[in-house]
Amino acid sequence: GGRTVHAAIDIGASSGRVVAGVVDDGRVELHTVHRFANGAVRAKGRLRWDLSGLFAEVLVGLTRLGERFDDVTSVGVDTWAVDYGLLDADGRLLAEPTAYRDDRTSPAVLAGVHEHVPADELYAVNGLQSLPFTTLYQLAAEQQDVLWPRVRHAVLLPDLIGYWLTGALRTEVTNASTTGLLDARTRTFSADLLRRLDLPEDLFPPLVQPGERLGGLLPEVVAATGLPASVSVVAVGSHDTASAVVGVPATDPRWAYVSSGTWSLVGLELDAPVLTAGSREANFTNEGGVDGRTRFLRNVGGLWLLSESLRSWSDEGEPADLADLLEQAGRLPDDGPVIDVDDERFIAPDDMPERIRRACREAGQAVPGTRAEVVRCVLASLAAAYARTLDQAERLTGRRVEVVHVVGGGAQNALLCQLAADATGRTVLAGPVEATALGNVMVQARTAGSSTGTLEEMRARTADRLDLRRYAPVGVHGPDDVGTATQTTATKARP
Ligand code: ADP
Ligand code: LRH
Repeated sequence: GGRTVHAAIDIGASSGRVVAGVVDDGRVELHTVHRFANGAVRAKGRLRWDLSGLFAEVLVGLTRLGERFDDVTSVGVDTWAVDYGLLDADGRLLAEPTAYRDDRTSPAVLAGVHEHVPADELYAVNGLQSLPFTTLYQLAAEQQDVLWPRVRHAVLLPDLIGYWLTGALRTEVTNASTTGLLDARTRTFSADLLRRLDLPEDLFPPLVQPGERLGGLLPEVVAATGLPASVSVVAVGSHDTASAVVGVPATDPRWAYVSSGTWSLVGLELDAPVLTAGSREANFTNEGGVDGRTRFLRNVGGLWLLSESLRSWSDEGEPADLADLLEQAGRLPDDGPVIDVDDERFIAPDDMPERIRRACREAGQAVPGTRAEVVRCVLASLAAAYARTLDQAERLTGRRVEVVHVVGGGAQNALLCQLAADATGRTVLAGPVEATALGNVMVQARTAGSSTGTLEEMRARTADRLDLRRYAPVGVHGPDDVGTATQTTATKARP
């Protein structure tokens, strides 16, 4: 029991924030103290993250945190997965980290890796969905780079921020599971894979588990932020999706999640990985969760298709208003075009509306003309992918899904949530938007003792306080249920 104050440093591919979490006897209240933009930029021949710039924003956020709360216990860091910085023997960052959407992980690089370890053997060990940007493929591209001989450590991005805050160099295990180099059963680095891929055994610093204390703040961080030297950095589910899953306010045991941001991560929380041929063929991933859980999920295209479309339109000099577009898209009929959002042609930054139109044309579908039609096509296609993925997850695990929790920025998209309810034929509960920060804080609170118990117990306590939006499927359970979708009737207009 008791009251403690924590900070979640949560940085997504599209934006970052520092969120204060006040925990009182397991109940969590969040206050966002700082927000900042993020995005990969072209620099020195590659698509890169400005991690030094992001760290400067982290220090601004921690300064604001200290101004508002004088009793901060700890701080936890999460970011998107798979990317890393390279350090030399003196701990210096050799270059700003390359972003996972960079095109250096070409089909030839992937084929080179599979010559050393065939794809099915990789899956048997790491249990990961095949994605071109998984860390091990990025490292294979890196091994041909001029900087490689100077590399001492590869450090995942939240761990790099943790290193700059504390001086402690570790690899947090949930995010390590996205490197493709971790054994999904033992959750330790596979010495065999590292050897076969010609990577040093200690390329990644030693593993740390969520909930373990990483260290105290470095004197220069104390000086820059004004935070007391007593503040610790605690390891959390540093893969943002791992923290998001902790923060899902599930109470029904038959739940699934859609962590909806730049990506949609769609799946189940399991006690153990599913490494069957069926799971590999369906391209499901077994990522490491907090408390040794397995995040059995698929990466589905995500709101990147929408945000990149908005970026293209704004580059054309005619920026669109998201709320207006969603409202117009909501008026369009249900039988519009649906594309495969997982198509790898959508990964790189480029003209997204044009790529979407081409995909529709190639699939023999109606080609969206207006911006609203493009938006409708993206959202309907995402909803269709959610439905397909959840059906597969049920089949592969033998579990039933009754409730779909949508968390993250996409929980604010009422049209997407309604289309998801309709396509899956299940109730969608939307929120919280800041599930990742919530899950980050929950793990810290347990270390501090202000929250206790299993993830289920902690979720039940936080769910109690949240105001979730409920979307009932239309056209599946008949008109009786339509009345319960009160929050959404205003936003959807059906022909
Ligand atoms: P990430 O962590 O990957 O950066 P977020 O979880 O922050 O992503 O979600 C960002 C997405 O949320 C945006 O791309 C946008 O589509 C959606 N979003 C944010 N605000 C709103 C809003 N007010 N209405 C609808 N969608 C929103
Ligand atoms: C979501 C996410 C996802 C990864 C991708 C690189 O932010 O962490 O889980 O696959 O980014």
